[in-house]
Amino acid sequence: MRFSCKSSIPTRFAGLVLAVFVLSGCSRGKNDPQADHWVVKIGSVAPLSGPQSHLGADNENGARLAIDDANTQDIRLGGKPVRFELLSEDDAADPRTATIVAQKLVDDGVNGVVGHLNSGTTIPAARIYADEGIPQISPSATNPKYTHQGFPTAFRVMANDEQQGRVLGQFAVHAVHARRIAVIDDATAYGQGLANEFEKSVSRQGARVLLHEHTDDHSTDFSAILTRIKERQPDLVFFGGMDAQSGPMLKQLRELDLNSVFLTGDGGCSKEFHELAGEAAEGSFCSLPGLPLEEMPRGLDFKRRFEARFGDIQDYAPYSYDAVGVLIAAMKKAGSPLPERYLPYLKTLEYPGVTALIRFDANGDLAGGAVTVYRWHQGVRVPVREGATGKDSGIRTEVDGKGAGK
Ligand code: ABU
Repeated sequence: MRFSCKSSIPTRFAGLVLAVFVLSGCSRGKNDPQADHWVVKIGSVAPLSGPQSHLGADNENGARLAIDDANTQDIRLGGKPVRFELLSEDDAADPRTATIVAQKLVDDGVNGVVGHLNSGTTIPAARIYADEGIPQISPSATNPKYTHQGFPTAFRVMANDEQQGRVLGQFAVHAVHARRIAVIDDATAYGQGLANEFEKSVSRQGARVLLHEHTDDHSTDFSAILTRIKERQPDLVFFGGMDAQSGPMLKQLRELDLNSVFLTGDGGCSKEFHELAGEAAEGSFCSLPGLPLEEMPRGLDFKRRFEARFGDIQDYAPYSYDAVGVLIAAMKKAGSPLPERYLPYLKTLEYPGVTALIRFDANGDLAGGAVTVYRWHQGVRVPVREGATGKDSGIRTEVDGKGAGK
């Protein structure tokens, strides 16, 4: 059985939808501790419209699978049976929309939130959840600022961009042996943040950033930027941004006969990137926080079950699945879904997830998060193994988190 409450509904269907809500048991408002069962509402927020909707659907489906799994497990909290519901919202990757839908989820009485997908939406939304004491776990927002705002409700289940930028910089200098580097970012919290971390990393190691260009997160014609870059003939071009742009950017770069190595981060690393870049993708590199799916503790089982139901995983579905699992595990430890009761357990939890053994450091970041670099080869994203292209390349596991709680 599937419990899912969507809220973006055309007005003409409102009456019908109200009836469906009543029949399916979707309810609004706060939990009632006096009731004989719990209805636990988990919010999921991601861009479900616009150029990132494929990634948003991936996140939503990961959360949906986790909730459906939980509903088969006869979970009791404080002795009372539980029904978990997914409340899914579309923030369109837009910071202002994100705060509006965050407030809506708060008003709907969510017990916890998985999201948002983007750093630029997760960061402003975090204050709204924090003001209400509602735990929020992002499965994919990697800008460090999210967990560095001092909100005790903010958590993330993947490595952040200090870690990712450092690994990408080390990879560019020590594996690719790039010395003259060009950087482009999309001027978002994610893209610009990662590009800056990458630039710091390569500079620390003596490589030179020749120029750092900015676009935005909607452009698809990069000819002016790429022409300026071509004049400098860099060894490597790094892009901080998402796949809807990394694909066309690389294609246009090759059309200009620019042969620099292309490297990007997780937002630009999806199957969608390969679709958009076509043959130009061959030999390019990108990174993803976390281990390759087949090396995750329960990655292959997750892949089989997810893809049988929803089709290909884009990137973040396993993390979204784990984020729901972490919330529910803390509720079980607390014997309650009430945020004020279960929030303290999130800080000390050790949760054996699909992606990793999850525990949080003092900021709410994943302790010991890994980052993996991949090379595209014949349409497949292949992990670059330690030593495969140089002494100091490939998979890196960060071990600086202590999981000490906030
Ligand atoms: N981590 C890349 C995509 C999401 C974000 O951080 O904006």
